[in-house]
Amino acid sequence: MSDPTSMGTVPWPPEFADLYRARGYWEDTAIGDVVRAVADDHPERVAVVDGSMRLSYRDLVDRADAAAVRLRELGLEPDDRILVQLPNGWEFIVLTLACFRSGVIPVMALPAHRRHELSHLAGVSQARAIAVPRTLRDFDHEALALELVEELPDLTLVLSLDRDRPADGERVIDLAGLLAGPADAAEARQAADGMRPDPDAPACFLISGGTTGLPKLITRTHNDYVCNVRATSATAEFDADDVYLGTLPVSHNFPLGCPGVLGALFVGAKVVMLPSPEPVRAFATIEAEGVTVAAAVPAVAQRWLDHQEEVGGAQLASLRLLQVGGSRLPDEHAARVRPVLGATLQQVFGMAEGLINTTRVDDPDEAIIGTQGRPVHEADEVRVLDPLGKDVPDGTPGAIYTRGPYTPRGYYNAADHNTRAFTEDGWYGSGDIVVRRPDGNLIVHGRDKDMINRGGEKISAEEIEDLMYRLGSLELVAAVAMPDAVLGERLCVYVVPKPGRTAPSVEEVREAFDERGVAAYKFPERVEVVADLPMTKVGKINKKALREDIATRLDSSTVRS
Ligand code: OOB
Repeated sequence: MSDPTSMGTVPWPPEFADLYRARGYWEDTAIGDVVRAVADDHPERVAVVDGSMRLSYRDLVDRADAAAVRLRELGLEPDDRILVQLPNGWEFIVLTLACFRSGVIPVMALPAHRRHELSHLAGVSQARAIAVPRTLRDFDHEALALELVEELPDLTLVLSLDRDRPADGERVIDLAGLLAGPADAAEARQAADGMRPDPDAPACFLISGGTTGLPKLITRTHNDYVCNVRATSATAEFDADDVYLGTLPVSHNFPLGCPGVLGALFVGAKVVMLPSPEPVRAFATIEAEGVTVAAAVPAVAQRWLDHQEEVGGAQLASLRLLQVGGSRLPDEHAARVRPVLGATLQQVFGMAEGLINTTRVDDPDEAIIGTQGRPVHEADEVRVLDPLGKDVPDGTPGAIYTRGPYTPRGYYNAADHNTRAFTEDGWYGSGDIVVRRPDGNLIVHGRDKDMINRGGEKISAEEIEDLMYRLGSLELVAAVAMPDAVLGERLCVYVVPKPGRTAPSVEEVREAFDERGVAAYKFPERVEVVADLPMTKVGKINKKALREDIATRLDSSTVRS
């Protein structure tokens, strides 16, 4: 791409771009136009439900257009970035669509992020604005946002959301006001139509769950993300009668676009937003709104299974499909989904970097229960390689590499890292070890990346180790996954104190992380103090040995609380 607005992004090579376009995988439509077209066909249909708030498709797109105009009036131009840290609510959807309409790029932060993550994400993306809830779960997001404005030269605007009263107006912009409907819908639409972004331009930045010190940004273009949404929508068999429950944090790729909220809006279906997957409320909402499709991480699926077994009843009668992904769903839970919840399970093995695999609705139970599915798009290329880069035969574990029409060719502004994460000819190696069966379905066998997958939230071991070293008292640190019945994995750190120093307790570590403003899901849950760490032959810390060590220690100790 020669367009200077795409600097820092790695384009697909022209021969691939031409092919994807010629085959219609890239539609050359901006995301906002897809939703606009649906709204024109079905203006009165309900698009979004959030508690007592119900937005029709007309309301939704009119508000998004008005907000696009207001973003422009605030001085935000196409290709400017806005760090979006909003909980699951209608406001997230309207703001995101407003960005998609105007070419302002939302950077999809998580509600759990704190100073440590937000200042990094704002810095790397050169964000000009940040959108936050005023306060949420006793945390003052607005105050933190104002601190970041003081520190980061590019960041000048705080958009603060308070559903009950307008934000103060002087130092912060009232997000509720920005998202209110237009004074003149036709005028707003015309203005927003005039801002229409190039479909090859970035639509949003997703956050990698990566393995490096701090998360990388993944540029997703309108063309690639529309392709992503359409392909996952097809395997989920989405149609206008579906009702999608958005209950995982919707800034994640899975509930945002696989097919998620956008998939529902692309087909004229109804989206129901819920801030938490807690089963009592989730089940009541499923019943009240006739939810047909929901997405969950394995830990949530397990809670829903247990809850349903406990309470019984027909609250989930409308639920036809439960998508589960983000981490490995144990087969024994997979087998319970249909009998207990009465819904078909769809396993989803995906990544913010692109490639999505799913089982199909009409697959035999054996495949639905025992595999993580196969690529959703006919142009997805997948190779399974041995450590020397040779393709392994089906049935043999190997590292997965992929290319395709919705798998970008590099992280944003990360040339060095890109040479490690991507091969020279553009294959992305996710670090997952998979087995491909002759029927094409993949089984996630393990991984060869230094990451802890805590119930679907990814924690980079390197990031944790850096934070631990900053405590000052430690000679050596190794962050490893310890097995957990609920979350799959939790975070354990092995530490070797410096001579004459004492290792911090787990409470002290957590306090120190909290003070630094690290997201709470990254707080270590166990500290193992040791005299030495096992090393590999090449002189690296032997994490495999440590993972085995902690697993046996947990096994032989009494059951965790
Ligand atoms: C999803 O995306 P990310 O970017 O948070 O994490 C990707 C990584 C994968 O490389 C893999 O290690 C793990 O998460 N993963 C799974 C899995 N789904 C993701 N590991 C085992 N089994 C699965 N079903 O997690 C994500 C993005 C879109 C859709 C679904 C999940």
